Amino acid sequence: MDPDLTQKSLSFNSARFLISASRLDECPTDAGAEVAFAGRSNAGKSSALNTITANGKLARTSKTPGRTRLINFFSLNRDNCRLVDLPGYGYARVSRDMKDDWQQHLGQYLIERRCLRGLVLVMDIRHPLTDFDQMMVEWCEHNDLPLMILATKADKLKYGKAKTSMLGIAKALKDHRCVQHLIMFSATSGRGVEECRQALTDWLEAPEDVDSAE
Ligand SMILES: Nc1nc2c(ncn2[C@@H]2O[C@H](COP(=O)(O)OP(=O)(O)OP(=O)(O)O)[C@@H](O)[C@H]2O)c(=O)[nH]1
Ligand SMILES: [Mg+2]
Repeated sequence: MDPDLTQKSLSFNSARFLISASRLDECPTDAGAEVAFAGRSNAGKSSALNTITANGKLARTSKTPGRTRLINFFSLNRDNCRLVDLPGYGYARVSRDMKDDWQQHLGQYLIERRCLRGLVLVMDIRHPLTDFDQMMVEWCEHNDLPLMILATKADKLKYGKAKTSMLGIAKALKDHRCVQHLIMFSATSGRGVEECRQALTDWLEAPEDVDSAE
């Protein structure tokens, strides 16, 4: 094994913008380990990434849904370790077209990206498990892709209501083996950020599954 990989501990505030891609062939070489953030437009994906990396300027956030239209790659301080900000689904009135577009481009990324270790599904804790979210969960379940759910914007709810929403999500997903982590999160208050970093580290540092890598 590369000695660098064993010596350097993963640090999220080392994250740097690497490249934007609109198609699979523009993505960085498919090697190493990658975790991608998906979710409805405006759910808080880019904000979550910024909080996790302690860098408010890393991923662009916006009140206008649909800010992130490309697949944005961020490198970490370890050979070929990356975080990926995916475009959101469901902005604008052309949601049907968007859905088709999303499925075409990002579907291809999800299906073909071999270095993808897991998916972080970001959902607004006040509006969890939209149709899109459920489609993503089913997709991960079907394709054996580990899933982490961040129920974000928890700062917008009183704790009791936030907890009720979490219990509802847990109940709805109890039969889904792909769901490895369900985390109450807030990019604003930092709630859940350490738990999320730990889970990401476990995914990114796990040895490659030799059997599934032909
Ligand atoms: N109060 C609060 N607001 C948040 C939180 N996370 C995100 N927001 C706000 O929600 C809006 C959307 O956040 P983004 O991070 O840009 O959302 P996104 O999922 O990346 O959106 P797209 O790029 O359009 O797909 C912004 O106005 C953020 O400031 C949070 O945890 N708490
Ligand atoms: Mg974004």
